[in-house]
Formats: sequence, C-alpha cells, structure tokens
Amino acid sequence: FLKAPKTASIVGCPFSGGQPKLGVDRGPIHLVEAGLVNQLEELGWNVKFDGHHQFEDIKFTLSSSSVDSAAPTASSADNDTSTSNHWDPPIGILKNPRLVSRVCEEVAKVVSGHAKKGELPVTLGGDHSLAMGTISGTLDAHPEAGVIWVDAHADINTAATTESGNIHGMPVSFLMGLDGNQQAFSNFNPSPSSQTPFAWIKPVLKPSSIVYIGLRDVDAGEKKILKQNGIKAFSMHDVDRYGIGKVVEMALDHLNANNANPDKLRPIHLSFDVDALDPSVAPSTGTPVRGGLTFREGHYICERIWETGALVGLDLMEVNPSLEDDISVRQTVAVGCSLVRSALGETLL
Ligand code: Z70
Ligand code: MN
Ligand code: MN
Ligand code: MN
Repeated sequence: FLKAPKTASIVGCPFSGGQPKLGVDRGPIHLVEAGLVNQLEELGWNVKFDGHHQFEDIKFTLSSSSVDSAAPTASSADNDTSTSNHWDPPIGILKNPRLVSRVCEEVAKVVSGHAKKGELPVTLGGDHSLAMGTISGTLDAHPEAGVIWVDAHADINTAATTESGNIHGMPVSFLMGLDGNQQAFSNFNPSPSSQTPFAWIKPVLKPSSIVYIGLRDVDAGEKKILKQNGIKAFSMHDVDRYGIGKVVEMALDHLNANNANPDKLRPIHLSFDVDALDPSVAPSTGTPVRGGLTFREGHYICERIWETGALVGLDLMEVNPSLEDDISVRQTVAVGCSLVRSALGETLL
C-alpha cells in the first residue's frame, strides 16, 4: 500500500472570496494559533509551515490590469466580499470570479508542488471554493486519486444552476468540467478573444471519482446534477440508516470499485467542510445546517481514512471565527484541529 508521507505541509489560505461573509479568511490563522503545528509534531510529523499564503499580489495584479481604470482604486473595500470589486465585476451572477480563479490557480500549484515532493498537503481555509485549487493540485500529483467530500452541501452548482452566485457552492462542477459552466460563460463572455477566468482548470475529476458524506442542504439543480452524473452521495439519511461505519466502507468501496489493482487502494483526497458537523459541534461557520454529523461521526471519517494509508491530500474548510460567541469560536477551532489530527493518525488508544 501507499507509504504514508512523513512531512505534512500546512497550506494556510486566508481567503473568503467564494462567499459573502467576512471572517472565514481568519479561519486558518485561528487554527494555527490554536497550536495545530505543534499538535501534528507531537503525532510524529515533520510539519512544514512557512506562514499563511498572501493573495494580495493577486488582487494587486488584477486591480492594476483592470479595464475599468477610471474607477476609484479599491482600498478598504477589498476585503468586503459582499460587494464586488470594480476590477472583478460579476460574470453572470458569479461573484469575484477572477479573484477566486487566480487564488485557486496559485493554491493548485502550491498543493501539487508539495504532493510531488511526497509531502501531505493540509490546506486550511478559507471558503470551500479553494478546493478547486487543492483538488487540481492533488490530481496533478496523483492522477488516480479519488475524493471524499464531507459537507452539508454538494458544492456542485454550475453557472447555469447557482442561485447565490457564491463560488464556494460550485467548485465540484468546475473540477468536473460540467456543461452548465461552459454554456453560461460563453453567454457572458465580454469579448470573443478573452478567456473565461476558469480556463486553467482541467476537468480532472470524473463523476465516479468523488463520494459525498453528510449532505443535507442540496439545491434542486444540484440534485439533478448528482442524479444525471450518477454521483455517489451519502446524505445524513444514509448515515442514520447504515451508521457511519458502514457509510465510510461503502464510500471506500465505491472509489475502489473499478480499481485495476485491488490490493492497492486508490489515493484519497479528503475535503472536509466543517459545516458537515452539526451546528452544536461546529457553530462558527457561514452556513450552519441542523441535523449534521456528531463529533464522533466526523472524527470517525478522518480516523478511518487515515487507517487506509491512502490519504494524499486534506482540506479543512469554512471555519469562520467571526461568527457566534467566543466559546463557540474556540469550540469550532478546537474541533477543526482535532479533525486534522484524526486524519493524520491520532488514535484514541
Ligand atoms: C448553496 C449555494 C454552500 C457552503 C453554503 C450553498 C452552498 N448551495 N456551501 N455553504 N459551505 O450557494 O450554492
Ligand atoms: Mn508552503
Ligand atoms: Mn463546502
Ligand atoms: Mn458546506
């Protein structure tokens, strides 16, 4: 089986442009300040962390190359993702499309670079649009990898189905190169020569290469997409019916169903949105949905995936330390750290 990497590379991504609520960009800062690096070292990992990534240069480049040079220069408004920057007007209703795309392109390079050196990239978000970068990066280094996506949401809207225009609800559709994006972008393309901002994303993720766990807030358009593409998804209903133990086995079996080499599990990228957990467990997140995973169910998923020895990439997303009271924030940050520890080999005994 896969040899477990001994070096974990923390990719801190203070980014919130994929959704409108301020504060999710401070998630990675809180997770690291809570001692995550030390905690992983105590588990025996060599941890690489050279500071959080700064996306300021991307904003600067985008704003200075803006066609709309007569508009006032963006300043304090740059951080306010609830209104669009003059240099990044919506495409259709998609908000901050150029910024999200460029940030993810950079994250993809960073994650792929770490993974190709045999390290385990651990990306701390930030909002879940970042997974366009992390999964592109993982699949660049491990083309045969499958994805386990743990979330209350399917994050598979296309430009044709999204009702919010928030790109954190869309990353999976871009990774799959779903039709709804191409069509919508060609309708809104301002000049025939200009590429859509997301042109760099290769449609690397096959519908059979992802499994969801924890879904309970899926848009009507997304349900159609899941059905039409035959995508495997375990909702909270399935967790209730089968129990989390069985659900994770079925998820692993699905990813390995057509595996040419049954003795060797496919590599796994685990993308964990903290809102998969019940709001009583992880209250400080942008879109809490009741009826979520318990503390143990969330940790069990991480522990079991670690146990396979196949983990090659990990995301922990959507911790927002500016939502709810201090105690809730501390609780959510602590749970985030402990999910990462479980995925990196912390055992109960
Ligand atoms: C909705 C949308 C979403 C997270 C909300 C919600 C998506 N389906 N994802 N919070 N983490 O806007 O597309
Ligand atoms: Mn780095
Ligand atoms: Mn998500
Ligand atoms: Mn979610």
